[in-house]
Amino acid sequence: MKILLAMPYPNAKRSLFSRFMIPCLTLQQIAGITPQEHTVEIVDERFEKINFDKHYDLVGISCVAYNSLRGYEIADAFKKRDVKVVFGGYHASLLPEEAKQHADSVVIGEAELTWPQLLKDLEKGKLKPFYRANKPVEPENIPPARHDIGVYTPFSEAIQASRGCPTGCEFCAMQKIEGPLFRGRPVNNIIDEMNSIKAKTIFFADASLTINPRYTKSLFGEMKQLNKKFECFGNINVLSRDDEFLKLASEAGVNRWYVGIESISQENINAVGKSTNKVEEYEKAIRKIKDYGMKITGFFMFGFDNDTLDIFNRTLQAIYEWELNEATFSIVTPYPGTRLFERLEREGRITSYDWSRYGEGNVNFKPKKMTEDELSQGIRSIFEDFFSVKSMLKRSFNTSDINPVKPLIIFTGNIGLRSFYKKEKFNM
Ligand code: B12
Ligand code: SF4
Repeated sequence: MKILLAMPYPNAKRSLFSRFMIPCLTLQQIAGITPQEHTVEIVDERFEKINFDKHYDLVGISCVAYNSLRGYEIADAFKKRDVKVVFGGYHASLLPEEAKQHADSVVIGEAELTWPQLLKDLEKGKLKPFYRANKPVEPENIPPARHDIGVYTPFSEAIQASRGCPTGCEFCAMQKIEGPLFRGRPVNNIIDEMNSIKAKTIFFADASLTINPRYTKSLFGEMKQLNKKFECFGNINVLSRDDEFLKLASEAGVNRWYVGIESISQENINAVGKSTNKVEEYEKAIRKIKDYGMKITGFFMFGFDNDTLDIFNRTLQAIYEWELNEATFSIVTPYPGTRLFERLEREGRITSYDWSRYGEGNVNFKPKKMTEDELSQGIRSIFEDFFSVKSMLKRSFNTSDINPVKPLIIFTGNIGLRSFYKKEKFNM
């Protein structure tokens, strides 16, 4: 069969900046689990347009909440042309009945065990409406992603070493797909896959590489030989305490940690169940990561139940005090299927079910201790301050690096991020 795998993107502008974006591992992974007798094409709408007039036997669409409406448009257009359509990914897995209205079939959860079966059924004319992953795939049975197809982004490629996160934060959809059980792929398989990647930097699409430090240390030990750079997600508990872990990470070539700091209020952290985070350890983690020569991007969320109006200023002051040079700001978003969504719905606090607003820049619920408008304005003001020319210049030129070009690179990167977030997330 001729199969198209697509990742929707609403209002894609396909600017030059898109070449700096992280490519879509999801589509390459589904291609990797597709038996070789089929031909697979990948279109990530951030980079390329879909050709609706080309012949395909099957179109597979992957989406999260925020791009699901565009996904339904694509599905409807192909169905009009009598092409079979299948949905998968976070949004379709969490709301399968909704996705089914636009598709012939929906794959719920991980696809390694169900997608090959779906293809066989389709060839026999016996496609079922739903395919549910009834058990987690064994990590040794996760094949490498197809890094040979899709648009080549020279700066970064993605890989996944493990599945599963045991923490289970109230707002996070991760466990709904990957489950709570940590499953690390055999280290050799990962190194082999890394060897097939041309880009100099590899981004780990794992929930967190600090869940099982022993496993990750052995992976870091093997990554050293590759002479590449790596970026990964990790949690405060390990990053603030485990020097051996940080040393091995740095020696392996890890140059950036993405860390879900989420909130500077321990009350908020406890309420959402992010047991990896102790507010008093944030600064230590940030300084330690930097001491080992790596960068850290902190992720912050606003609109938690204990957030009062002063949270924006207090967070900004903390960020400047800790000398955290990179940060992203999001509005708490109740993704369908999460415990947060269920609770807010029970409490009658969800204000919008328009999924195109679920990109973390809009308020879709009634906050507890401020108005919707105050939350929306507050996050925009912290964003404006952190990405003001003054702040950007300060953190760009406040580097101990003797290379004179470095500050300019950091400054240009900040300008790029600022315009990206302004347009794509906050509609400013
Ligand atoms: C890398 C990443 C990004 C990258 C790249 C995104 C991309 N387009 O690939 C960037 C930084 C750009 C990004 C941006 C955003 N992201 Co993001 N991202 C991730 C992350 C960390 C990894 C995704 C990944 O590659 N996974 C590995 C693949 C192999 O797993 P998978 O996608 O689950 O696919 C498997 C199954 O789900 C299934 N499957 C998936 N799709 C399909 C389709 C078909 C047809 C079939 C058969 C099967 C199938 O098969 C795969 C193999 O089992 C995930 C968390 C995670 N670890 O998954 C968050 C995550 C997907 N992102 C999320 C969000 C919210 C966003 C943003 C809205 C955040 C923001 N405000 O900027 C934007 C949205 C942009 C967009 N249009 O996608 C949420 C989604 C929540 C939701 N329910 O909607 C997640 C789950 C993070 C979280 N914990 O909340 N993201
Ligand atoms: S630790 Fe991270 S990946 Fe795990 S449940 Fe919490 S937010 Fe999701």
